[in-house]
Amino acid sequence: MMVKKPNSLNTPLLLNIAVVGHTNTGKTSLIRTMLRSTEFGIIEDAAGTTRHVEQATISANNEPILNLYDTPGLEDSRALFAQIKKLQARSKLSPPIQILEQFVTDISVSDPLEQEAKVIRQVLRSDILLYIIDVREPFLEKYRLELEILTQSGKPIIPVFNFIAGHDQELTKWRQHLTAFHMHATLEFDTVAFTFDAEKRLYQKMQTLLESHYDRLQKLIDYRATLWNQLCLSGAKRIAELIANVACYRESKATKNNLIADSLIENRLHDFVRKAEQHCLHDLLAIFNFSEKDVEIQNIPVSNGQWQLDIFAPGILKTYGLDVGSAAAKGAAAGVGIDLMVGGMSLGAASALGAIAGAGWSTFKRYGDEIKATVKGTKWQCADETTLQVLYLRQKHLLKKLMHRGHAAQDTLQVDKADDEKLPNDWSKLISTLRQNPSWQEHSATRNGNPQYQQIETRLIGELLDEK
Ligand SMILES: Nc1nc2c(ncn2[C@@H]2O[C@H](COP(=O)(O)OP(=O)(O)O)[C@@H](O)[C@H]2O)c(=O)[nH]1
Ligand SMILES: [Mg+2]
Repeated sequence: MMVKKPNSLNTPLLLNIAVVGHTNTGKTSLIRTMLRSTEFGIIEDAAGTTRHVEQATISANNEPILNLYDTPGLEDSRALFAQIKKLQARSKLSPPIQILEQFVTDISVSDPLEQEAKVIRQVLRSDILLYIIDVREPFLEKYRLELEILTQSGKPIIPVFNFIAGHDQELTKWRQHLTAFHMHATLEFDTVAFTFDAEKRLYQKMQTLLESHYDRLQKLIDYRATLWNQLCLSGAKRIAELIANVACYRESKATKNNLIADSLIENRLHDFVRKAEQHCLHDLLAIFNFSEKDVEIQNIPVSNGQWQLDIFAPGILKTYGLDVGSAAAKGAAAGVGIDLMVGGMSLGAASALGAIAGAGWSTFKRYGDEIKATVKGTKWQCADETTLQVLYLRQKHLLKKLMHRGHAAQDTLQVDKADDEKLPNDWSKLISTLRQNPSWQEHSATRNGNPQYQQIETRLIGELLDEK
């Protein structure tokens, strides 16, 4: 005969986690960061912003795994402790947990300890407690009493150190005090400066303390890891897309000096670059679940320098099938190479025709428009090197900040400089290849399937996610 186990697989047990601690230690902040959402609860410097127990569920692949309970702060731990001692004195033989149960049953609505009772009630209903500590505070009597009360529940407790940045000494002291409560499995989790690693370690700590939830927590860890990698990859991909979008942008332009026409083209280019970046910013924020108000960004300083697309630039010669060794390439580049690079279109139609002669019909067919345009005297206006560099470096900087920003952060993210970000060492090559392929500006099956494009995209993504 089949014996049906209690808690069969169809009714999976959700892990209930109570987030407890003194007021303003960052309980609500921790939950926001764990949920990756700025929407949960209210965060404020003022005491007592969280007055009721609030719940949030974390799932893996739509399967709920755990409930987080945000609790009001334990404001008057002294009075609470005294009350519990009083109950204990009355019924000496009751186990400690029963005293707590009795305390929450007895409490009346208007009792001054009503808020504390809400916390204890949630503690008793939970499988594990996250005890949030503001390490900047010394280990005061009130914290010792809080811990006495919480340990009385018999629930496993993970102390979580918050506000750790720049407080190493205080952190060491807290660790020492906690050992007196047999609490060694502590965690450093800065809710404002996020790392995925800390999130993972939090779940791993729960695994060691709650063997029966091990597999489901592992499922969650794996799911969150995949999700996190996807987020970062999507972010980097989006930036690569922006770089392609702008680097491939070009406008044809008459050679005849026409200041008005030129400045209109220049304006259009600036406009295009600004919009492209703004669009990318919007997408990056959405990917990491932040809102526009989280970021302050200056208008992109599009430089005054212009970059003239020169079909005689060395890299371009090669894609035109003109090896440096070939006669036509020599004819075009030798002696005037510098002039071509610095002075733009000084060589003119004659060399273009020379190049065509060396390149052959197939090259002409492929690049015919550009060559013909050159012959006719048209040039292209493209985003200049500096603009592209600024675009790249700034998004790289932004991506890194978003990857390390907890959803509890209240300050505005400044993205106006990125001095310590580096360009890929083959940057110029990547950009010049993109420029030579204006059809890669928008994504298309042809572009995305092109091995050369894929290589550039992979390079850019690799560099963007490289945190060294
Ligand atoms: N710098 C810093 N501020 C934090 C951190 N965690 C929370 N805060 C701030 O501390 C204050 C109280 O946070 P809150 O989450 O409301 O605390 P709760 O009362 O325990 O829920 C808010 O101003 C938060 O922005 C942290 O890790 N670093
Ligand atoms: Mg709160």
